[in-house]
Amino acid sequence: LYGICIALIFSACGTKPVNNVDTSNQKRPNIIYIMADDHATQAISAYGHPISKLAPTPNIDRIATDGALFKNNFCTNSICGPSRAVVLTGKFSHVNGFRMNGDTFDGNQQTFPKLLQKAGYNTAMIGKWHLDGLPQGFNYWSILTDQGNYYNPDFIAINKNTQHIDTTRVEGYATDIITNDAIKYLDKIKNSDQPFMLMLHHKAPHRNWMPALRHLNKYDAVTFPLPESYFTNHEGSTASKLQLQTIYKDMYEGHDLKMTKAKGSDELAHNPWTTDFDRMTAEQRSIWNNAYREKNDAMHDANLSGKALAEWKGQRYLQEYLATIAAIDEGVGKILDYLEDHGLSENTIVIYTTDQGFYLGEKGWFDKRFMYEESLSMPMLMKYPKGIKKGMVINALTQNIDFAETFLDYANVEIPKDMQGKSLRPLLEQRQESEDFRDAIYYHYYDYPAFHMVKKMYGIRTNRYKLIHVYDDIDEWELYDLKKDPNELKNRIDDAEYGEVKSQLYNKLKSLQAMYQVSNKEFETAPKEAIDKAFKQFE
Ligand code: SGN
Ligand code: CA
Repeated sequence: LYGICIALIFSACGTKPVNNVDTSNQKRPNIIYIMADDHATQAISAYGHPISKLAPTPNIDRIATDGALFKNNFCTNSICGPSRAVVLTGKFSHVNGFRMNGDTFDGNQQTFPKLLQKAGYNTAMIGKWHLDGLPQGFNYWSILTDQGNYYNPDFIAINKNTQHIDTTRVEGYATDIITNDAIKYLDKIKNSDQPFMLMLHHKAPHRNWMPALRHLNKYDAVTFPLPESYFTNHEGSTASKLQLQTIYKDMYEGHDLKMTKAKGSDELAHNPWTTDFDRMTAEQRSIWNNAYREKNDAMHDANLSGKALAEWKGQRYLQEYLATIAAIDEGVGKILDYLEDHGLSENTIVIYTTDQGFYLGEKGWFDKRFMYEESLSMPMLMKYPKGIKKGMVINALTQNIDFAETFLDYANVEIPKDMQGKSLRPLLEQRQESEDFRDAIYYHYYDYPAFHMVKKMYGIRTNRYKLIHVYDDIDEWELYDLKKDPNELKNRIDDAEYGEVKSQLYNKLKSLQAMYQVSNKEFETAPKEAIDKAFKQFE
């Protein structure tokens, strides 16, 4: 009876068997790391945002239902290449050396795929890489050139016959091609004794948001809620006033919004980079044009201007962006089904995340870069039936800096001392409370002057507050009370009521900078002429 009681207690609390998993006598877990590009938390229905309720992601949500949903996961630098470099190295941008797109990633440095490979994992990388140089530490890789294209994209890979590195155009839709290549890899590795680690990196839903042909009209009949702050005038933030990423001012009508020049014409309005559309086959283009003609003609008939046009642009943007996500969700479904159908599900960790968050009209914006919630947040869902209880919600302040250590931890590989994050495993095994995991996260964005002209900034975010220092050609501090002002529209930096909070946050910021070894060299400013030139170029 005593034994039965103990067994019941253990199975009722549900945590013990998980905590006691002994990986020494069994195959180490496989890892599938799925990372989209620019997929906003607001567009994943597991997070419950009103927009996502109208464009649900049932397959991505399965990961959270079967595992854990991270509610407070953030990037350290909200831009593509830098986020990828942080994930690979487990180190901040100032330590891994890749601060902004266009920098050169030192591929010879330590990365978690290399460490897993050395420890006996078979490793693969498929899709968007976007780090200067070729992948290292992978048994198989096939990467998109640069940003990649939605239709008939070019892939760089090692030619099996010649062993040369070749670039090949693959006909089809990028999201589907990447998913199918991943399935092909799984098919090859599924019966091997070796555990595997697959990085599956989508190009979607990056600008210019081109949906799959089967989804071109998916949300035509849906009216999405535009955020309350869509027409804000950015009081209290000079950097917000001076950015160039406002939907109704900076989007290209043809390239981004797929608007045509005139009623009855299929010719795109402003479309500075013709290659995205020119590379489509005649058949693809004709399906595309047929799908857009009626809605574009209706738009010309409506003859909108001013606020109504700005709102129409917001709607069209959301329809395009969310329709582009539909193929990702289907692809995630295919991967999860494959694991289930082949008995791989139990022992495979599956992660869904993206390189950074994105604006879906909040503050009037698209793109990312700022330290406000929408672009600082990174969705993160993770399942591992053997080791993570179903339906967990993690509220701890976590970051992409933690991913490398988490994977090494689950793979029973020693975590190098120079990595700067923390394994998330204790949280997932309920060995650590969310509250004592981390009390503040550190952020630093450097890419100025550049596309969208978002100024350099660094800062910290705690559970309740955010302190940001915007620098370079301005020197401005911003302080937000996320509890009272979740949309971050009221800068409290000069508010006497927040004097004490301000000095606590400042001290915390300094201590994080010391802990992460941020030197003064990190705050260099750009020459004035370069900034003036960039404003002219991007305006
Ligand atoms: C492109 C986009 C920008 C985007 C950057 C960086 N323009 O230049 O809007 O901010 O990439 O994105 S586009 O019309 O050419 O797509 S990132 O995800 O690679 O960092
Ligand atoms: Ca990105």
